Amino acid sequence: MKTLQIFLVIVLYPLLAGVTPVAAQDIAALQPIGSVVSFQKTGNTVTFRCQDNSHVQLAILAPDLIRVRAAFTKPIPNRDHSWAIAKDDWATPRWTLSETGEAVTVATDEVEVVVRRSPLLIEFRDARTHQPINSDERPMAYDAKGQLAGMMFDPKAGTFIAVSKKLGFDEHFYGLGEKAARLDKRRSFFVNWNSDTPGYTEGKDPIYQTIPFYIGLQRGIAYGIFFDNSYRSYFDFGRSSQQRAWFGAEGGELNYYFFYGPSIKKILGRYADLTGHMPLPPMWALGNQQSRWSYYPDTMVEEVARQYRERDLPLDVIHLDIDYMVGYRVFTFDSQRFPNPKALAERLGRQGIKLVTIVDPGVKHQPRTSATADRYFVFEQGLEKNYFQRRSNGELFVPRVWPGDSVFVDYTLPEARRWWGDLHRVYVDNGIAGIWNDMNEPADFVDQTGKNQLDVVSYDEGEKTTHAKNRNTFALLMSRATYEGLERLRPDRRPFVITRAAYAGIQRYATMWTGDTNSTWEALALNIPMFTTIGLSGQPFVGSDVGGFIGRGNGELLVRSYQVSFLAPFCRNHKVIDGYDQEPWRFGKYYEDIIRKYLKLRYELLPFLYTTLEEAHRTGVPLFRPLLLNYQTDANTYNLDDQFMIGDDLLVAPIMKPDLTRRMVYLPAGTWYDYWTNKKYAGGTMISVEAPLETVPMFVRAGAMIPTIPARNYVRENPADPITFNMYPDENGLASGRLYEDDGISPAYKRGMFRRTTVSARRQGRGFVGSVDGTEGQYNPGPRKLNFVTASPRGGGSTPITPGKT
Ligand code: MIG
Repeated sequence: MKTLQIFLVIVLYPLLAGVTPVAAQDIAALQPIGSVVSFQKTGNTVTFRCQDNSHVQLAILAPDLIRVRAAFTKPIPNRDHSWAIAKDDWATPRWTLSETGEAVTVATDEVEVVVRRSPLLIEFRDARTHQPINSDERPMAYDAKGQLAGMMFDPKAGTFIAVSKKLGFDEHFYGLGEKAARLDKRRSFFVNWNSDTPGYTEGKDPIYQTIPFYIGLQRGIAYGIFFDNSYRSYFDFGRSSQQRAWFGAEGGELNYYFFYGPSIKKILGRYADLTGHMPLPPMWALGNQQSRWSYYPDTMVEEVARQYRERDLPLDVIHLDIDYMVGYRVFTFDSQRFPNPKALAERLGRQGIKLVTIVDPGVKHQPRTSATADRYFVFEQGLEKNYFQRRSNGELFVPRVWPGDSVFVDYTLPEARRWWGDLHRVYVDNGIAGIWNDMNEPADFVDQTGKNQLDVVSYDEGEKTTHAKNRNTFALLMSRATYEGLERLRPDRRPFVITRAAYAGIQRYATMWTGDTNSTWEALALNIPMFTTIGLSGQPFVGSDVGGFIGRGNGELLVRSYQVSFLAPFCRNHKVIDGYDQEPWRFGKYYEDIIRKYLKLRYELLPFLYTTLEEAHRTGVPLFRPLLLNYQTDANTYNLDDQFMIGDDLLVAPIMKPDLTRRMVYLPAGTWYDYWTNKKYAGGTMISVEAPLETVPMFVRAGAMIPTIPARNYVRENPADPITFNMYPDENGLASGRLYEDDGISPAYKRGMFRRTTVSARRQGRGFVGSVDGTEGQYNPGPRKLNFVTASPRGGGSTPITPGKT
């Protein structure tokens, strides 16, 4: 037994640890960029020439946005292309340049960039206070002698490059997209390399997505850095050194954007300007969704719908996983299992339920044979047009995925993206409402790490480039092809695309879910830090398989999972092929009744959720928020990740452990109303509340007005229902709120076809009166009544036991 244990440790440890990661001391060994020799100012850029003939370029894009490019021992390349960037036509803001013998300073109204000449060190300061915000700890560096090649995942990827920043004593780090980690990333180390990681647990890294954007926060002042480099990249937030936080990549350009806040919300707005604002999905995407690997045949799908309706459980979408196809061939329907998908979609449609189908990137490798019955048009067309990825020797790249031997499309080819998008006609014509892109890391059963793909070449805008560069953008381009295809096929409808993998900019094309989680309490506890982190990384529309994906769940876990996800943008129960059935009723009526309560509440809150979602679209500020986003100067929130807020007004503190019916809740400064009892609390402290299984502790910020509708069973049911503003007046007897409305389905909102209504309430006598203060936009919502009510106890809520610190 003992020997076996030792054996396992010896054998497994290196596997778990992986390749020794590049560490801080390795970064210090890199060749620093040379000192400044001269500089030149043109338009909105300043280009520095260095002693070693390296070049550094600052581009002043906005008062709070500066781009830094460096090219080691060569000029800044002319080609400047990134799939992540949505905007490159910035109106040059007012800026000045000054120099001393020591440094060159570029200043906008908000940020000052001091470039020290020797050694070349960049420091960003607040232009008003001249306080340093973020400073190079050592010059930007590159692996001139190939010293790190042995530590690189792909030694041939390119030259390792790195940027090293001084680590603040109390600096916190947020963002970096989808990471199986807690909210505050201080003292952690991460790698970006899109990977299929079923059953991941906290600490597993990398997982599916790459969003090389993070936010640093110190003394309440925030900045952001977007390292726009799609190669395998590394971020060390003070893990291996107390002196520095560094980031680097195995190749590509040293190219990063510096955002100055000081508010995180402002940074997120700028990041959205740069990499794209999330378009509004159709409103039904906020509806409850149900999935399973896999529902088939069609009668099974209808049975699920019937159960939902019969049990009075709200539902808007059912997902079809991989078994709807003919032998996993994308763009086909198995005619035994789904003889008439269109009729199915219509029957479900009459009950207010939509269908979403999964579409994987793997196209079955099926060369044409003499047997005409056995032909696969997708493979044949793609092959004929030469759209499939090839290895550097010209051979087709043949990964093994669900259809067996397969091929992948080179989505860097514009014609291939167009072709792929147009193929979705078969779904659109059959009434399929949205597309779910899975396996787009891209996963390959032959080798999950990507090693087997390293010599795959992509066209990449005419400049043939490597897998090392293109892996992390594969999903972005696949989702883009899908989104743009749906837009062309159905111009009067907003596309709904879900993706598993991603690169920065993905929010322009797809929503996301957090992949193959476990049905465990540990996995549930990761939901909140992951949702909030993804939101802080520019992707507002997030969600996770409700109940967890892998393993056997139970009623308690499922209920607590709904109490986290019932307010997440993407609320979908999904389950692996061999797990326990997990639909809301599967563990008995006791649990089903509680789940119903939360699903109904989600639908009651739809006007609030949709209003907050539109804000995310417009401002880049996500709806599912860590408290620190709303209370940036309150250090109590900096690593608080077992509670969250929706918008500015709702605070939720779920239970994420078994057998637990009470917890501490942090209420930030201000006054708070218990959502269930209406009891008022003074914030700025922890309170202890009871949370029996039927109750998720939930609080409303005093001063808020929350718009609600009567519960319904799908988003478009009873559109003429009155909208009620629930008033939660503050100490001065005042409250205010917003309501956003549009047709919920078409892109007309982009042309001003929306209505934004602002409302307020004030004390009058012993009650409160509410009023509509103004409206904006050209959309006419039709006749619907606006009610104002003073929020009243809803009963069954959390009973406070010991207010104050316990
Ligand atoms: O290799 O399509 O994350 O949601 O059910 C597994 C089958 C492939 C992984 C997805 C999961 C989906 C499953 N897929």
